[in-house]
Amino acid sequence: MKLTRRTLGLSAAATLAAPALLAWPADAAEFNYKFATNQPLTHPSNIRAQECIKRIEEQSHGRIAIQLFPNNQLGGDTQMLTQVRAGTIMFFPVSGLIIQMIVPTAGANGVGFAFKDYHEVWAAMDGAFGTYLRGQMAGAGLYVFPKIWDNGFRQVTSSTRPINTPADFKGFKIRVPVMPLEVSMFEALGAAPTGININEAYSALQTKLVDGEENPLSIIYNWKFYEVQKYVSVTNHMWDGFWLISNRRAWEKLPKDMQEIVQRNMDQAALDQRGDIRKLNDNLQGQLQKLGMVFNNPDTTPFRAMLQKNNYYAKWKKEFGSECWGLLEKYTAKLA
Ligand code: X2X
Repeated sequence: MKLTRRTLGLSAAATLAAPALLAWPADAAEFNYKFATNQPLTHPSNIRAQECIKRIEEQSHGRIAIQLFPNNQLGGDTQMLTQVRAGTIMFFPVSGLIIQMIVPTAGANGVGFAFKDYHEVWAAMDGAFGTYLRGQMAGAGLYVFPKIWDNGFRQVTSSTRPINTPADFKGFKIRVPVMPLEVSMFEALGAAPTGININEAYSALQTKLVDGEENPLSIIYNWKFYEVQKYVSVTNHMWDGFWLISNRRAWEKLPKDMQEIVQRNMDQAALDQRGDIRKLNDNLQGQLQKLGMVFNNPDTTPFRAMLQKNNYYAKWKKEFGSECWGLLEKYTAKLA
């Protein structure tokens, strides 16, 4: 399978040219919004966002106009999150890991080795655990759409050595997103993590500021990390998704019928995007091998044991609190 944007059925370049064909000039709209993403144009999030923007503009008969700013055009994750809170960005799919900076529980789905498969992930995220997390984020001025978008199960890449056992992490300099849960996990595994936003990750790898990073295959591919990394160790150490967030005050100003149109289409986009990412993450290994990457499948038992031993689970159970932890464990095996 050739994995280009064509395999997703759409050309990103063609879809992004769509505003020129709009039936309603954007300056005639009552509600003008910015939709920002942290992903390159080829990533399914941008393709599905563009489709759903088009549907929203059509179904609102031009009352709503949304402009897409892909590829960190409006800044790194940290800056874009600030712009959502200020109300200048209206829509932003961002990892709960990043939101952890302002809402401590928002990253709780990222507890190491919590989810065993997608069945558990969607049951939890579309169920009571997701509802709880969204409630927590609402308290920080965010409106969070019900359906989370997929990022995927995260794997470790490296330019120096494959990770087979926890001993391989000793002194391993690894780029992680700017968030406490990840830093704490890789410290507990003996590595030396550094929080860096995704838009600066490639150059950190290229200049050897770090030896490796960890991300789902769809990110490794779309960000061309294969150019600066050799090994992929399939650890599935964490599941990560993008919450589509909005500014709560701005969202509440939108009339109910317009909210309904936006929400219906955003949730549809989320489900479509989940299908795309699943396909990519399931199929990219062969493509990345052709590009020179070498895969290995470590036994994860000793990694979990090391996290237990270094009190990682006990620490995060305490930080997140028993309600949050209990809701997570409702869907996963017992973690601590
Ligand atoms: O920054 C990352 O590694 C990414 C793209 O996976 C997130 O959004 C957390």
